[in-house]
Amino acid sequence: MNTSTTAHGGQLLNLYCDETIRPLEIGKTQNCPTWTLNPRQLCDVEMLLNGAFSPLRGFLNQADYQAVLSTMRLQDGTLWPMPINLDVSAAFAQSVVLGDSIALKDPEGLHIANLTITDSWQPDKYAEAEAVFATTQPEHPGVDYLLNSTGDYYLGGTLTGINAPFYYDFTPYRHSPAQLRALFEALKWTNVIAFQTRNPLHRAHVMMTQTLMAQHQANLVIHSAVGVTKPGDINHYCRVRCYQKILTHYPQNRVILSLFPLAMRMAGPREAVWQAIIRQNYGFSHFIVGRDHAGPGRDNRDKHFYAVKAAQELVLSYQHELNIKILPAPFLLYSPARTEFCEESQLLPHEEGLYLSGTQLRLLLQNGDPIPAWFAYPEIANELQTCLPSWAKQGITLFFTGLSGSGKSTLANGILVKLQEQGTRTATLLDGDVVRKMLSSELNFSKEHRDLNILRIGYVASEITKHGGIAICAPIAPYAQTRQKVRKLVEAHGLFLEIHIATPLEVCETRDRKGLYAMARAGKLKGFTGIDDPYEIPEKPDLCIDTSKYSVAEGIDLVLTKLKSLGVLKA
Ligand code: PPS
Repeated sequence: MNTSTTAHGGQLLNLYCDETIRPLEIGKTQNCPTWTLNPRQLCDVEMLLNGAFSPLRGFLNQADYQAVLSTMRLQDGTLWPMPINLDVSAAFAQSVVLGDSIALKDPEGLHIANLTITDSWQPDKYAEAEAVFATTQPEHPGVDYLLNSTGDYYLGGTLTGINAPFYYDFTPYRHSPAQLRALFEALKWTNVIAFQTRNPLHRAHVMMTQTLMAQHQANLVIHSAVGVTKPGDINHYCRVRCYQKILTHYPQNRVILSLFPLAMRMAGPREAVWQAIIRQNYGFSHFIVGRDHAGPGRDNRDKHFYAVKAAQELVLSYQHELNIKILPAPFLLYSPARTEFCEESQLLPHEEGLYLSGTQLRLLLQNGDPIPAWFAYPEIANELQTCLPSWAKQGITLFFTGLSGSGKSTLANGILVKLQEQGTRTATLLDGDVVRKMLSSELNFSKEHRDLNILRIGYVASEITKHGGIAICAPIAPYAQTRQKVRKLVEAHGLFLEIHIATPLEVCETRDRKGLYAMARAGKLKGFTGIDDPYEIPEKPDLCIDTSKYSVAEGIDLVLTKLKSLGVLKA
């Protein structure tokens, strides 16, 4: 193992400033603009400051960025496959001058670092998506983040660290590269395998890692990314509890758990190369690369974004430049006949080999079905069943959207009453009119205020969902992007169903219970949805009901049937 040098043979960087110059650095940016780091940026800055991203000394400048996109290398030829930039709004980019130092703070205001800006530019995000992710499909979570959540300008520049980000959770397991290297030395571990994971581990993982430990006479670190991972992943609190439990299934004193704040991009093969370099910086001698390493799931044709083994092949093609040994993970299947795991290639013709994908496991949990004993250790299955209750127990948001007078409130009220009649679930109705009075009384109907109104509803709904309740929302919610934001907020905690009440405008206008359409047509009410303000029709709603074709009772029934088919309500 090489404990003194990094991926590129240089020293492990530490960009934190000395105690003696710390007050000077803090003073330097006191009257300068401050940028508040979002969760991904906070992870990136921490990895830059503690040397996990050595040899980078800050955010890439434009020339390095372009070189990374086209060659997976910095301008000087150093292998570095991932663009690392500080993305900001156009307004912020225009407020700073090259050569300025700005303060980077966490959301609580802790001063994390100063950035001396050397470059500012507007990237071509589609070109970046194509280069990094080999696709521009928004189904790819990395592409989605790039196109929809990334600021329009990038800042490049050098960093000086002031305070390390602060954590309250699982602190004994968090190690910087220097700390992990020191730990390996103290333990006298020379061969150490890094096992990258963002998921709970099961029996096959233990068998696979133990096989590699034996083959390479190495110790093992479950090196888990607990920064930003794929949206919808099991949260790291639950995962870490699972890792703590799995440690008891390994030989004593041979395996440790370590957490690190990687913000994954889900960039498959490119990311695997990046992660190998990072692991070398942490002082590992070996790195396991999976079959679909950092894989983002499936594309819009239900196909994997990256070919099986593409990540392994790409990293192995750079083995000669890396100072860490790449170990392709063998793919194990469970043979019921042998009652043990074996490699796919070792199965006899017609011998059954069992495997459960992450999606299949999710389905079992959603339906409240038992998790097979051959797959998971019972204490881990229990932990998962507690964190991810079945849909019958999980919180849910029913998000009705449609024009004024389309019948949203009527159906939403009907569903509320039906749920109360059943008495098995608690539900709260967040109706458009009521919310406007109780939460958003100061807002008007401009795009900006409508978005704020919907995000407030989304926030309350996500809290209700988090606590296992049913939130029934019935605003107009005319903008697709805002509805999508609400979906993301809620799906972090439970199920989200978008129900489009697709009653045609003419019918809504004929109903005109509040007389608002007449006023809008007469020009007495401006910016009325459907008349002189837009309504973006949901492209893929979970349910679509045109109330001019169904009675209220039938409409309610359609929603209840959907809830039953999902297992949210008893059939
Ligand atoms: S939004 O766009 O989602 O924020 O609108 P929402 O909060 O659901 O609107 C609630 C009710 O406001 C009445 N109203 C208007 N709707 C649309 N456009 C304009 N300009 C407007 N002014 C007042 C309207 O009655 C909405 O209630 P519903 O129940 O949809 O008829």
